[in-house]
Amino acid sequence: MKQAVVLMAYGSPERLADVPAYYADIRGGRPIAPEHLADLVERYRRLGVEGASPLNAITEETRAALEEELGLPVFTGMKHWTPRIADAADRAVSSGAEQIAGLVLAPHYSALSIAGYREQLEQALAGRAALRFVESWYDEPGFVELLADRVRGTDAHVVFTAHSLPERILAAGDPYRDQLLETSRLVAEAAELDSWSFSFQSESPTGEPWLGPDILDHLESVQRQGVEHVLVCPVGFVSDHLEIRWDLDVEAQEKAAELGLRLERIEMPNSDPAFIRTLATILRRTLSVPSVV
Ligand code: FEC
Repeated sequence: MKQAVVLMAYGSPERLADVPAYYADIRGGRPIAPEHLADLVERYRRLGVEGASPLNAITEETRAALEEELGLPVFTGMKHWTPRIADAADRAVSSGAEQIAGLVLAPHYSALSIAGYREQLEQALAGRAALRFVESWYDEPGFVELLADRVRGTDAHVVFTAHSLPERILAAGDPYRDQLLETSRLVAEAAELDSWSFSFQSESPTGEPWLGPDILDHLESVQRQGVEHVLVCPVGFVSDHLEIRWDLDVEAQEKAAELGLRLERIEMPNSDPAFIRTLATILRRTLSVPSVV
């Protein structure tokens, strides 16, 4: 059976002029306050998105490396920008693939994140190929080991972070927070860390409560507890993008400076060969599952 991979990521605007349409896509038709749009454009301007979007460039590097590692065609599809997940599905079907593995470059499942990727891919395929969708890979040994290697031996207090989501996911029994805490625990155990904690980041101004604590408040509490040096390990993301280069490298860094804390963060997995091998392991396992007709 001919196989292919659809590799999915969040997507990022290529130019400042794309930001309003990109934000509208994220909001899914719900209204956008002009001051929130202006603030987002400014963050992308300071990120230097006109030159190159780090997320889009890294996703392409990952795609190319994975294709070589697997010896299978790999097509990129973005949830909120181009190339769309539907375009990737069409290209995979046109390549003759009868079986497609869908993998999101985000390790933890939530109905508010991964389910949306799955829905877009399923709708686009419309039964034209058999789909093997990877729901989550938060405890994949290669991923845990890669992060453990980046924090092992530090004398800093390690703060694991991930994108926050509206608090209402908990009442709905969503596994997101538990999976994040489990990745953090596994990494801390593998790296034999003495001192670590977890916080959320990148909350959006949607007017409802989001999961906390937020990293900015959390830095205040760890500082009050006597911590002087923090190493941030963003377990919920795998590449450099706005949420890393702005929310952590600018906002959290400014907060740390105010508090007199030394703050560093790990290098993201990006297209590190060890990370590509881990993704390939997940995909080989997924594609080797016998088809149920
Ligand atoms: O570098 C880039 O251009 C893209 C960076 C980026 C990543 C990312 C990942 C996740 N998000 C998740 C959930 C939400 C929810 C909302 C939301 C809003 C935004 C906005 C931008 C944005 N997100 Fe994002 N997210 C990235 C960027 N995200 C920009 C809109 C402006 C703002 O709030 O700053 C709220 C939607 C709403 O308004 O209703 C919810 C989750 C992830 C991690 C999983 C994944 O990568 O899919 C969860 C990267």
